[in-house]
Amino acid sequence: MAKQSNESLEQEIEKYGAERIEILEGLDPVRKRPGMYIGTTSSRGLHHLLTEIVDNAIDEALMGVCDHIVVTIHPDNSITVEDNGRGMPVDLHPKLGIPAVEVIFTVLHAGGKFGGGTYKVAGGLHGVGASVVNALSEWLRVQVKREGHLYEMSFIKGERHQELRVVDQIPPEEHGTIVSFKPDPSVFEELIFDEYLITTRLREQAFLNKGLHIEFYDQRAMPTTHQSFRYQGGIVEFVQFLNRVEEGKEKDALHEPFYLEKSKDDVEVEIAWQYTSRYQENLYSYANNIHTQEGGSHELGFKVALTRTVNDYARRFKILKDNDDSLSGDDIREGLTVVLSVRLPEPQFEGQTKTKLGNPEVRGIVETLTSEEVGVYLEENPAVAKRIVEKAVQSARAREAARKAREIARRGSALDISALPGKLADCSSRDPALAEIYLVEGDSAGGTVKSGRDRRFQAVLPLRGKILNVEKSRLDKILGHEEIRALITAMGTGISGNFDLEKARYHKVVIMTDADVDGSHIRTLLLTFFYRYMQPLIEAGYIYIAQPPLYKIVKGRATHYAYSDAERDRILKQIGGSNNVQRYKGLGEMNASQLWETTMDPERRTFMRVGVEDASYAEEIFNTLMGEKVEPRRNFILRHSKEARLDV
Ligand code: 1YM
Repeated sequence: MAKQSNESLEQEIEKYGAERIEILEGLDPVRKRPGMYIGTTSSRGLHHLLTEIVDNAIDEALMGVCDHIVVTIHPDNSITVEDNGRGMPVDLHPKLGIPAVEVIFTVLHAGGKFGGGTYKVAGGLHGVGASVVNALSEWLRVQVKREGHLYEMSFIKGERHQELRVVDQIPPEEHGTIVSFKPDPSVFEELIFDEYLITTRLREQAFLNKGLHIEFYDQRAMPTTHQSFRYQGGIVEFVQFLNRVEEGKEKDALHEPFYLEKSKDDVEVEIAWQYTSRYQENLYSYANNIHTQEGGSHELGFKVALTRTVNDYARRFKILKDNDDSLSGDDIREGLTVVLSVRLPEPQFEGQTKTKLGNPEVRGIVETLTSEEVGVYLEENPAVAKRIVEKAVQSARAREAARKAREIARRGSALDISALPGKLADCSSRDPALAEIYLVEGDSAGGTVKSGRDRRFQAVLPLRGKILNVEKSRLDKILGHEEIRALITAMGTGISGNFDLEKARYHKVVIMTDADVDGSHIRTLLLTFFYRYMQPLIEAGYIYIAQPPLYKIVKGRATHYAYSDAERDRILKQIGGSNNVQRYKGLGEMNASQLWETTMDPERRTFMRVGVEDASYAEEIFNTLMGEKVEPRRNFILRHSKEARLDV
């Protein structure tokens, strides 16, 4: 019996199946829960719309049928993306009976089956498709140039507005797709596209697709700004770009970039790298042009091979003696900039943010190719090889010195509680799950926080001035810095390779800085430190940003606090104006009880949690903020100082 009914069910599905299911997948769910499809409706989500459309154009370039993409931001923050690919298909969809282009924009998860074969190499949030962009746009217009016709169709909030029609005749050799859209203000909290973020991504894609010409126009600027990206050298030029120095400063690259391009078993591998005399490692890896922020099998293969090859070389030429320890991977990658790009038929993306390449077979392929080619390179360039090994040996020495310093600090703290930093006003609770530590900008605000806190579970560590920019310093120097040492000792976890989350003395680490540019800078420096040296704290969700109010509004005897300009306006409207709106410029302007009420009282406060789902965005911010260029950094800080996810 059961079998029979199963069979008839299968027949049903076969009869009506595909069409029914596709029709049911309209765009309503996207508008109801945009977060499910683009992660967030903040600035990051807004930019994700553009990425989706640009990715479709880049996919055409990947197939070798498009070599020019133009992105324009219009004065009203709408966007146009144009490519010279084949043009989206306009023929009727066999099952739905509407033009394929309409299906692409109105059916969720459409894409892939029209031209036959697999279309998109989707990963993570990528590939949710044009229909999601359409659903979340106030309006969207698509134009297709194909077979001598210019077609056009438009939508409003994802619904068809004008059917597909021919609007012009064009020379038959012209082809391509033009998509214009305006993000829906009722969906997004932020509507302003960020020129720097966008051009950074477009440049990245131009580097990854050798020879692809990408142009960018920003019509919001007066006069319109224009940038053009085209790199015949591909990722070699990418590495040189990453290693560029500020104007007037001397170049610090140790050699010309290394480059390899090979394929094996359907996997194409491209690697470029170059050492500088700096201390940071910069490894950017990609799978099918998607930035694999969390690394994966390709990165692992490269790292393992590089470590082994450099050690083999150092031993063979007696730079390392028989009883010397081998050089560690970290030491070998100090000062190294790498761009590693693989292309494969069916990438599997894993990890928290779906940016970790899973395919296990890729590891061996990258490992073998790297070993072979780097081995030959070192043999043929002995002067470069010598510099590389010497740099790694120096790094190993510095690391050993740092380890000893840490050891001493650790031994101290194990024996003696007074080893905790003198500036730390600790809490009385010893239960990390209950304990919070406030990292406060400046001694004077630190004083106020100390008197305002509940000392049973709230500890305070005042940080004087700007802490060291960890991105530009070496580990031993970082550990020599007093503020950083105080922070490390207070946390109890150790750092990097010796990090132990179990030892965290507080499960809430609350960064509390002024709402001005300096405050944002200090906050970013702290986040960079956590990101680079205590990343599991971020992953565990232990890092928070306090949200002190921006305004105090007094009307009669009642006091209101506003945490944003919008909230201030709302309150003023509600209470019908006030006599002394006061803007808080710094934490120091609040007294202890105000600070408690508005910012620290667990019953009333709002914290912003620094989350892993933001990791890839954060990395971008860190790069922007910590890069060599000052102007984008300043703009970014000003623009984003109040933004991020709210978490109570
Ligand atoms: C400005 C954005 O979307 N270009 C674009 C998209 C497609 C094609 C060409 C295309 C693909 C195929 C066949 C195929 C898309 N097609 C699809 C779908 N630019 C932009 N240019 N013909 C044209 O893959 O077989 C989705 S996107 F669904 F048809 F495959």
